[in-house]
Amino acid sequence: KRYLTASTEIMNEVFLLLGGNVGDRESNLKMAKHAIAAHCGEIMVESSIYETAPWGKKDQEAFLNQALKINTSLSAEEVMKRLLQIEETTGRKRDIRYGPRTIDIDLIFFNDQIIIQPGLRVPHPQMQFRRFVLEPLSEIAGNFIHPELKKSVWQLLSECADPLAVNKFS
Ligand code: PH2
Ligand code: MG
Ligand code: MG
Repeated sequence: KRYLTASTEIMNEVFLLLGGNVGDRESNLKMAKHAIAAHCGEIMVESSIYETAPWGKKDQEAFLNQALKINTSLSAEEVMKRLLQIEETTGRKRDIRYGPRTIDIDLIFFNDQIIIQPGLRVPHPQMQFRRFVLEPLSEIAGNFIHPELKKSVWQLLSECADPLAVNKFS
């Protein structure tokens, strides 16, 4: 029989990607990280911040993107719900598809789980096509195996055909 206490709670390993291209981009990332640490879980590792050319809709400002690893005892559904709340409270307006945003927080991996539900798809279904996801993520999770594609993040990055610029910002 196992006894779970606060110190032996089951921890989920979760990877997130933050992005934004409206307002003070760095301070929006900072706000999002504070809210994530307060409401979703402990931030274990963060990547560098990258400046990235806009993907999907070209006539907009460059984004800042950053990948995070968090530990949480919350479910994927609960994490997703809280991320959406954080996006709202940090001032995100309803979007033009792929358009400008103050802060977007995408759930990339939740352990090695595959989750297909209305409003929740993990791993993020577009991550392998986006250099602005793979480059920051490879810095903190290069060896992590994508549970559907069965390839490491490094492999996905080396095979990614996305030509859009991704450069270290800080
Ligand atoms: N997010 C999008 C659409 N396009 N482009 C970059 N460079 N970075 C993003 O985070 C991003 C994007 C939709 O979520
Ligand atoms: Mg997104
Ligand atoms: Mg999103």
